[in-house]
Amino acid sequence: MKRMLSGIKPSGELTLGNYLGALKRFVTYQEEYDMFVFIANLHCITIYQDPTQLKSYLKNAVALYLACGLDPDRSTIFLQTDVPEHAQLGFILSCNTYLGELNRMTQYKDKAASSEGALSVGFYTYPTLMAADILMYDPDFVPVGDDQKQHVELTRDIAERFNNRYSPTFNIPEPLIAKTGARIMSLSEPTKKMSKSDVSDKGVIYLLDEPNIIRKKVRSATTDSCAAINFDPQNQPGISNLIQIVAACQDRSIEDVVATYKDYQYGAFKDAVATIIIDTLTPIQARYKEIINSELLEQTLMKGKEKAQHIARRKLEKVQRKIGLEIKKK
Ligand code: ATP
Ligand code: LTN
Repeated sequence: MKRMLSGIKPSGELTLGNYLGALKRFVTYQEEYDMFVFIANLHCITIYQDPTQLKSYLKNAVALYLACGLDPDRSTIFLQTDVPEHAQLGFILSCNTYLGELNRMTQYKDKAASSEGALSVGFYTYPTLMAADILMYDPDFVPVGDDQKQHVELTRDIAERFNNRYSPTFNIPEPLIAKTGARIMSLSEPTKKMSKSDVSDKGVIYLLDEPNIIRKKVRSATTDSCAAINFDPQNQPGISNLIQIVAACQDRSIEDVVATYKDYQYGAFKDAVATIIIDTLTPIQARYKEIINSELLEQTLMKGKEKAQHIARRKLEKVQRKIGLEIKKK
């Protein structure tokens, strides 16, 4: 069975973008793959988080993973800090990465341009920790949104360098980017990705938003004056985003969705989109309420930690031995 691994950084409440671009796909993948999914809580603190709030985001994220259909009997679900080997391998990999490579990372460049020197060193070295998260488990595939593709490509370069410098140690993983749902945009600023850390929540649908809030946000989504339902992200980003949301929620092609709604007025189309989102999220919210205060969360994480750490310990030992860090004879 091929292995797949991905992580989510719950630095806010999870959004429809996280669901359509990541979680929904993980649920399907667990049928076919040995799936590893973890909560990247160390990645969260690369930007300061209020401790009480962070704790609640982490708990909600685990509950939502399960509510969306990830199955702890099938997938390995764990918290990054429950396996401290990640941080240690992260440091080792940072010693096999060049400054020039990190300087080229788009996510870093974008943040550096906008945050006036207040960026942490952890944010800068974030991709090397992500490389450790991945290479630790030798996955064949890493499903991510297109904003993370560059980090997976860097991971491949680091793995190849390490394998050449020492000897074959890491499998070279492939990024896996979905066609629909790969980039859900903000409803209010449809040229920007829908992000959980957006300052304004007008353009963001959270997985736990009440139906009336969802309808309100979709109704006030930014559109255009073309008065036509076309998939044209360049000239009609708002409408194209709504089409993409429907396609991803209902597993349909863009063409199919456009054919269904081509004669709709914008108001009626938005209402239909809101209903589809509500129908998608209602069962998830019901399941979330059942499990948020149950033992299942802790049980899931304990089971995940045990399985992940068993693999991580052996991998880290192997890496340290190859580099010459171990003194004892093996
Ligand atoms: P942040 O605002 O903290 O950057 P984010 O909401 O952009 O967070 P991440 O934690 O970076 O989300 O991403 C988790 C997963 O969800 C990744 O696989 C990512 O590519 C995917 N994802 C995030 N936002 C979207 C989106 N708008 N459309 C599709 N996929 C998304
Ligand atoms: N950087 C990712 C979260 C993340 C991740 C990973 C994804 C951390 N480690 C390993 C895939 C594999 C993000 O911001 N979405």
